[in-house]
Amino acid sequence: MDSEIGKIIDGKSIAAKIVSEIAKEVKSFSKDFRAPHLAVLISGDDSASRVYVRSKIRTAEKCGIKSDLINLPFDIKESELFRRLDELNNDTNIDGILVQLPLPSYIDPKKVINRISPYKDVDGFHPYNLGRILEGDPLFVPCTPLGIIELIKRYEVDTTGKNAVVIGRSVIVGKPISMLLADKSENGNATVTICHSRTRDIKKILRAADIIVCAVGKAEMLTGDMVKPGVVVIDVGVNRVKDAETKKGYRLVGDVDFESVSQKASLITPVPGGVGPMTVAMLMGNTLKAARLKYKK
Ligand code: BQF
Repeated sequence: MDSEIGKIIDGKSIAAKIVSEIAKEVKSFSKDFRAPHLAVLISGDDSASRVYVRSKIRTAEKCGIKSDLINLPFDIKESELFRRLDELNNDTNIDGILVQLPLPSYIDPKKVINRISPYKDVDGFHPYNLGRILEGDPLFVPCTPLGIIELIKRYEVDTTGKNAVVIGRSVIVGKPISMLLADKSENGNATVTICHSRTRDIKKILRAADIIVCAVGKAEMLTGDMVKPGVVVIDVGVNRVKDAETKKGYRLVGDVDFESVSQKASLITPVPGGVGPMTVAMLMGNTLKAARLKYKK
């Protein structure tokens, strides 16, 4: 009985496995054509962003994917950023383009995302790619929702007819994962409810949830008393909280209070080591896909 409770979804090891699978595919693709090539642009001094970018470059290396880290001045003009993106869009040697968010506050991220070719949009943030999710015919899916679907697939979570509750309505996670879970597809066919800050009586909605995706960005907001026994919980939060005990002075916690929720969940993703590593692995998959798209292979 107890073995059915609190089984931890090991995103870190699944991600490592996927990275080695992609590395094999990249090797064979590179023999026929050339190595997939990713451009990563970063501006600003957000320290978490620097960490994420470094881990993406390192993972690309493991996959045999070529990558360029393009460090833009922190005071870059919007017009100059557009010029750089146009160059990369037109460069036939570049398959994937990623602009690390957040950008400096005076730059409109939507205009920047719009400037990236949808066929090189490995983050899947371009309205064209988001639209294709709505159409039920996705091309590039944002890496976090894609990683969640992949975990659900690999852990054989049955979604058909289940009540899935998504907490959070962001363009990058909440909305796309809701669509994917509701889609007429193998890991879809769920009945999806989207909750947010204006939702009334979230506790009542959560009591009926078989699957919960928590993507609000609020540390440990989902607690054990809010979920039903046996629920599958996917924690998308990556929150830094102060911790004098650690070297860095902070530690990562999710949007889920792991201690209490894991007592009731049948499956749960930890933070760190759950969804986060999957996000990075999916970026590699999207980059290989972009390269294949170019060579129609
Ligand atoms: C882990 C991200 C918010 C805003 C912008 C592994 C990552 C994170 C956590 C990672 C994220 C979150 C990324 C863990 C990329 C995921 O072990 O738990 C990897 O690198 N992520 C990002 O690029 O931009 C963000 C979250």
